[in-house]
Amino acid sequence: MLTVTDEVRDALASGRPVVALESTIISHGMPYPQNVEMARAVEGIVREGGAVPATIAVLHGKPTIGLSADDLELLASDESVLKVSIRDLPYVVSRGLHGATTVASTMRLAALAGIGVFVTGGLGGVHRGAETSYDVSADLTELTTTSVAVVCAGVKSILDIGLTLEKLETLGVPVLGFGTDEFPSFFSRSSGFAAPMRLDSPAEIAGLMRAKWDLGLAGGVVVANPIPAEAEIPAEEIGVIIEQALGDMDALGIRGKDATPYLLGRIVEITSGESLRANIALVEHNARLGAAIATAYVALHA
Ligand code: PSU
Ligand code: MN
Repeated sequence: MLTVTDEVRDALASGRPVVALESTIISHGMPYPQNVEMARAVEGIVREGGAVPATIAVLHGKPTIGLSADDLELLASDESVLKVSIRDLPYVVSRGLHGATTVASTMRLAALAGIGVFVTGGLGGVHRGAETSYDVSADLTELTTTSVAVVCAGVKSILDIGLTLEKLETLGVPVLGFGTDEFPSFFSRSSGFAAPMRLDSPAEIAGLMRAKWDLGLAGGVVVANPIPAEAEIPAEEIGVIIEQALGDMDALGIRGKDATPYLLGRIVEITSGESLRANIALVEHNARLGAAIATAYVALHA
């Protein structure tokens, strides 16, 4: 069922490092043309780090591992591209549609292709008000079963960060602060919540991944990499803006799969693009770390 580029297939077959990249962040996470510029830049950073990038999406109903420049342009600009989480995969595949994959569905397709490291911006999680809306991202349940390390900048406070961390504990998912004792909150290095575990090098993270999977503990590992200090938006500053965006969303009655894309777009509007610059900086930062982790993980098996 998968289309895998020759480059990615060869790298996997010969034990060279490969880093998976998601596509919802391109189609539904950032405006055009910054989204396609980001996608190209991130692939370049993975290459500079000595790994092969594999951006993942569904194109013409085909789950595709490794995309061309034209594919990236289509995902960035075509309005017909659907946001595809796990439950949406059968629909876009059976109908031959284009889909941008979320963390959950990118993880699943990466694992099917044999890729163990995945770089994104932010993880989905437990939404604020989930006690009545039941809105908990399928990213969390996917982490219980699919054995892929997810490098992210934590979760943003459009979510309930405390409940998200509790849920990850219940689900048995290791959450590592990379070089930090505090769990980061995407735009900010701090969140007010401790990182459940801390590791300080890519080799240590690779060692934890191997230990988990050697123990037969299937499922993902969350690597929370704080945004670089120079790109950070302080938590107090972004907190007010997020409250405003959440209020606007409720007033418009937006819910479900449209919630996260709406909030991301609204925050870019309110900050006149400052949040977009921070978002791009943190994804690029994660790509550097992801390439280093993939390289360290492959070295364990050499
Ligand atoms: N958080 C971000 N940017 C994103 C997303 C989350 O900062 O682009 C996207 C990811 O694809 C994530 C998805 O997997 O939103 C979660 O959506 P939902 O809450 O509908 O599961
Ligand atoms: Mn949701």
